[in-house]
Amino acid sequence: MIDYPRTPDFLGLNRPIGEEYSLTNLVVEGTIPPNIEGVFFRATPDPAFVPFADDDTLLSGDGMISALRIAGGTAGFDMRFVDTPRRRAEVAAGRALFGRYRNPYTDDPSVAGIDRTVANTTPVWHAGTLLMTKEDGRAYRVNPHTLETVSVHDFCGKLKSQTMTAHPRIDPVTGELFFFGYQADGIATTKVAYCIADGSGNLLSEQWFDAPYSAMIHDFAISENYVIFPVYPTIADLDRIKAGEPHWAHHMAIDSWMGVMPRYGDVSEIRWFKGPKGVFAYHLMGAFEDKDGILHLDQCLAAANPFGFIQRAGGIDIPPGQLDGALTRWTVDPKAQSGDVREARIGPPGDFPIIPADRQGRALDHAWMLTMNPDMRGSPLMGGPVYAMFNMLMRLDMRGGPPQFLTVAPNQGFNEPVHVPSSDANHEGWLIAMVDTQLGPDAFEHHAWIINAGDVAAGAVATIAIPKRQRPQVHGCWVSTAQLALAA
Ligand code: V55
Ligand code: FE
Repeated sequence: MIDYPRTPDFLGLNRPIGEEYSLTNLVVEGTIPPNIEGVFFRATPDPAFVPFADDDTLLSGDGMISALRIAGGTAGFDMRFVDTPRRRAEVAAGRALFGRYRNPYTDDPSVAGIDRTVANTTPVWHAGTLLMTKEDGRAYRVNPHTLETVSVHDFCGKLKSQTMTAHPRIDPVTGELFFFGYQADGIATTKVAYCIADGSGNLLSEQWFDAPYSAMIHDFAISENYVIFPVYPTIADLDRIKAGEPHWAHHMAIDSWMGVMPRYGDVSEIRWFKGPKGVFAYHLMGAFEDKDGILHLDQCLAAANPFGFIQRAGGIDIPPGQLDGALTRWTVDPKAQSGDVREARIGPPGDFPIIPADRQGRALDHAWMLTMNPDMRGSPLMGGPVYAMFNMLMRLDMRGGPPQFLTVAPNQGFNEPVHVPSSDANHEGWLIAMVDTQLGPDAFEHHAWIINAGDVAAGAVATIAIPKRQRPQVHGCWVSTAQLALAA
């Protein structure tokens, strides 16, 4: 029998599951707060077929969307593959046809020209539409009730970019969707498309510009008046890709950049501010302007790209526990022509920053993120693309008050939470996060924890058992029952 590679990307918690199902009446411990009514959509990569390359990454897995549905104090859970053209071609052949991560030159010749994205990174809800996104292609629209894939999402044929980020930003006042696509016109180019869709999902603008190099631009940020494009030296190289080698290599000796332009401006107005060499962030907490008009960008910054396969392609190999990092603020005067960023460490190392949706682009009172418990001895639960799951949830007081922590046991790990807002202005709402628990070499349990967002140290107020194996989640989104009723 041909099996998945015996590597950390495919063993233990990362073992492929590939099962579609619907469950109702899940076992709940504790009481689900009655005002939580809606769906936690989640993205998990899960390869349906054994990859060609033994050193394939879990990031190549076919997109799976799951829906944890909460109503009336009860919960159900659905899991479906995103039915991309790539998956259809592979299902028809009964085997993998697409090769290495973001390298079409390693594909079976029969699939030339077929969209090779796997739509596996973030479920995005905007204007009554649910999208499954991945930064190497366009999004796929999914029916939020049935999880059936509807079609590729090209904004009614208007979008020119071949790619769309998995991290768009929605302005809470205008309802506009701000997004971008990098490598907008093909593999390893410097072209970035900057786009705005209105609150009804109509594409209003698409402007292209050149990044300083063909960087992995995983996330970006908006403030009330500006848009910020971070550029860190994880770089694509067409010759390397054509040789069948990795798409990305991380470069410690190359500068990082913070591109800033007015949100509704022309791309010719972009100013590039220089950051430190070699640094990298997957996720940005957000950006805001202070009362003097100075712009601050908060990011989960690390001394290098944390993914081993991207480090090794660039000749470095830093074990995950030894990679320096911190929630880091870069400050610039957006009216200046150029200059260096001013840098300050404002929080712990870690990733998966979460902010209230109604504070997008504004100064924050509080936020949440995942980090490692500094008092935990031994290795963390192995899983995900860096082979280590986060074991501490933190609530950060962004006005300087003390942080709050929630740690899990040594055999447990957190996936990224979603924030569920409360209608009570004096309540911070809730966080819902899938927690994985290892019981044996290949034995795991999974529970959704519901946590009071303003008192994370108190632990879960309710847990929901998911009686099926789960692969590590990438991102998720919360859609209330009221929002869902407006589904287009
Ligand atoms: C990330 C995830 C991806 C990807 C690139 O978490 C970066 C970061 C799940 O796919 O393709
Ligand atoms: Fe991400």
